[in-house]
Amino acid sequence: MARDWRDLFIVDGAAPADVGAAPETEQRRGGMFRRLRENLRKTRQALSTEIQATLFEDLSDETWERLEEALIYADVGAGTTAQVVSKLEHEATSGEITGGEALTLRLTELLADIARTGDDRIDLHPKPTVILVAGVNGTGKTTTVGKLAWHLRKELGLSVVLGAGDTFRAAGVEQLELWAQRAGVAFVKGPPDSDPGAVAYDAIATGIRDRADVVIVDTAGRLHTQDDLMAELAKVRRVIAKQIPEAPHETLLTVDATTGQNGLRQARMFSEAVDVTGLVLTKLDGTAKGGIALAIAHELGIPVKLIGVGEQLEDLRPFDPAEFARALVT
Ligand SMILES: Nc1nc2c(ncn2[C@@H]2O[C@H](COP(=O)(O)OP(=O)(O)OP(=O)(O)O)[C@@H](O)[C@H]2O)c(=O)[nH]1
Ligand SMILES: [Mg+2]
Repeated sequence: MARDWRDLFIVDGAAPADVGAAPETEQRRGGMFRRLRENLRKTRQALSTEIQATLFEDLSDETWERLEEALIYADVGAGTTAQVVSKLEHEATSGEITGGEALTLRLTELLADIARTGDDRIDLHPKPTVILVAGVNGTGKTTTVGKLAWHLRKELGLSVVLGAGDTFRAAGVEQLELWAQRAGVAFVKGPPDSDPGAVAYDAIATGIRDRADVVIVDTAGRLHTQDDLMAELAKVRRVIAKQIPEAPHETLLTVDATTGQNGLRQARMFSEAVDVTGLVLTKLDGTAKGGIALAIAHELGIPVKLIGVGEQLEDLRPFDPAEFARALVT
């Protein structure tokens, strides 16, 4: 279960001492949790009002119906919600758990359990580890690439190369270059209108030559058609594999949390076209429907590895289901 950057990423030994190699202190974690909680305010306010009005009152059929409605409104998803609430109802009516506080705690646990799927860590042993970032336009790919590079360098002291694989839009290349500067990492782009596969190839060649730890490749979110987009992604992957057969080691899919169930449909489509190994749920700060972070892993069978909770460099966090459920509900 990923709690901080050192839990999310599997690395050898310690990072150089001068680049933040100290583990996250309790104090810092407390600060992070408060920030997460604050960023999830919209969802939490809506949910906690309903929890107060249900689990802390006399329990009846209406309790469970209202709780279900509140969770569905928070985008936990109908199927997932039904599963969680019926379990809680069962434990409450059998007398296993009594009292609003204990029921709320149990609800938090059940929600966290739902969100756990597969291996939610990222192995950085391959040198370089190649991470491909895909997703529909505007979901936060480029921003995520930038934030991730910054954290890899700052938290783990790793060297990173960014590849500007979104060659469809000139502005996309410039945007990534700016992130590379902010993060203080290497940047590889092609000539205007170049082939995204060629850019990915160059970025990896640079990573190998310079003995970089991680190469992150950004991709386009919009082409002429959806089929074009999937075909291009598949092609970029093939080109990457020509240099490193196991690569990309990680394919992260960004999903905009504010798009709710539509985001889930998009994610399903991508995961059918390419082998997605992890989800990045972005814009959780701007929605009252943050429950999707808990349901999406369950519904797709793909773990959420990272969450975006704002537009700043530091607003990317490893996803921790327990911490997240707690921040959402209490
Ligand atoms: N509030 C908030 N905004 C975010 C987050 N992640 C990304 N954004 C914003 O969402 C917008 C789109 O982000 P991009 O990173 O450009 O998205 P993209 O997927 O690369 O978009 P295309 O390249 O057009 O496909 C930008 O304005 C970002 O600042 C987040 O976690 N929270
Ligand atoms: Mg982009």
